[in-house]
Amino acid sequence: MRYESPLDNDEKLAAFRRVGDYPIYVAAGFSIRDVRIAWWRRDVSIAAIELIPCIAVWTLIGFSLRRLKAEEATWQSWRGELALRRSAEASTRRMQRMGTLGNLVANVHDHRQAVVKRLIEMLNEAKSRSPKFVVFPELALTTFFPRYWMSAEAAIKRFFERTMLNPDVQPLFDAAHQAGIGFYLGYAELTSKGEAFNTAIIVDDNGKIVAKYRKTHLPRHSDHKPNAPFQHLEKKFFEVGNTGFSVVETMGAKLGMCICNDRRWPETWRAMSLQGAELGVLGYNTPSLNIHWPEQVHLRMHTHLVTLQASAYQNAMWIAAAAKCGKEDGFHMIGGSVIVAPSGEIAAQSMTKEDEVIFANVDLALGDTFREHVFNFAKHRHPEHYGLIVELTGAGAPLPHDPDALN
Ligand code: CDT
Repeated sequence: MRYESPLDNDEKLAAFRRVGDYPIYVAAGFSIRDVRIAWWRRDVSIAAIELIPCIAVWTLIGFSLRRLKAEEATWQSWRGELALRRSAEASTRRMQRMGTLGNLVANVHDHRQAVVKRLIEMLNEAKSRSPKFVVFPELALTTFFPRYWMSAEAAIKRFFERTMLNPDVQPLFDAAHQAGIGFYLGYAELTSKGEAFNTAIIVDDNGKIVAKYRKTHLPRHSDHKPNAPFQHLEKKFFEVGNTGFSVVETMGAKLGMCICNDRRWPETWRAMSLQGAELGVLGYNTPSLNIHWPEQVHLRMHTHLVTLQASAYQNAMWIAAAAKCGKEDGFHMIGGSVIVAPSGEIAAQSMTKEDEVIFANVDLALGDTFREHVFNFAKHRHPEHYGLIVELTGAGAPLPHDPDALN
């Protein structure tokens, strides 16, 4: 019962209690304010005792969540950075600087040392553009001697290399090695067994020969043509190559090799691209005049370019081709050194008929795009229908038709 004490006007709580078994009650008045203060003190201390661990737990959870969030952000940014670094590394690996040394002329009276000196001069010119790889022409160390009628022995004595490397060519290897540049070089090769090949090598940036190719498609004739303005006696002086179109992985790229006339044959490029070649390199000597029939001069350049552009596209690879050009011993050659992208576009082309160095940034990843899509060989090729390509050499009769298929 609540009442107001007449003694101190304080609000009190009255409590009654019976005294034993007697019919007597004692009463006591408790100040409500004191009761409230006592409750408050007790509740606050209980609440405080319960709250402290709660606050500690929540603080801990809060800190842990913040830490987790920070770690997640670090993880995300690390992942982003890793992806960026990986793609930068990939594109650096795949970005090659390519120089094609075109339009070399080596006259018949030029000694190899003089020719090598000129090759080094062109290499030095190329150096200012920091290429990783350069391409020299076919039979780069001598004149294009198959244009002359002579005995095989005379040709071998004068124009063939019995060893590669040899002291005449050593300065070129040294200069390229010093510059950290790899190269393709074409020359006439006489093996220790006496075989004669139209050959090209790839030398890496350490000056090491890492691949050799011997020309497969030898054009023209082996007999003397006295009425022709010049000869084209590759079939007389060289044997058909025995290396096939092997691909070598060096300096961060898969390189395929061929020589001159090989470029006109689709089989050349398909053999390379089926080995994953990313860049095909070749040297060539294409006379401006066709000694067999009156072909218009402009078609010589046209067929050269159309072949390389189509081959690059259809095989999803880059192609770098280096020419001799202008008048070598008075015989004109078309020149037209080019670097072609896997899109079939010409990335660089020589403009003159004199010594000239052309360059392109060769992004090998561009070939990946074509290999993954339109020329995804594994997905789209049908070798079961290509049998004739390896079964026949010359064209044969049409294959019989299945009459049921016409219905
Ligand atoms: N060197 C060489 O192979 N030259 C040939 C000339 C034939 S012309 C169609 C070439 O294909 O360029």
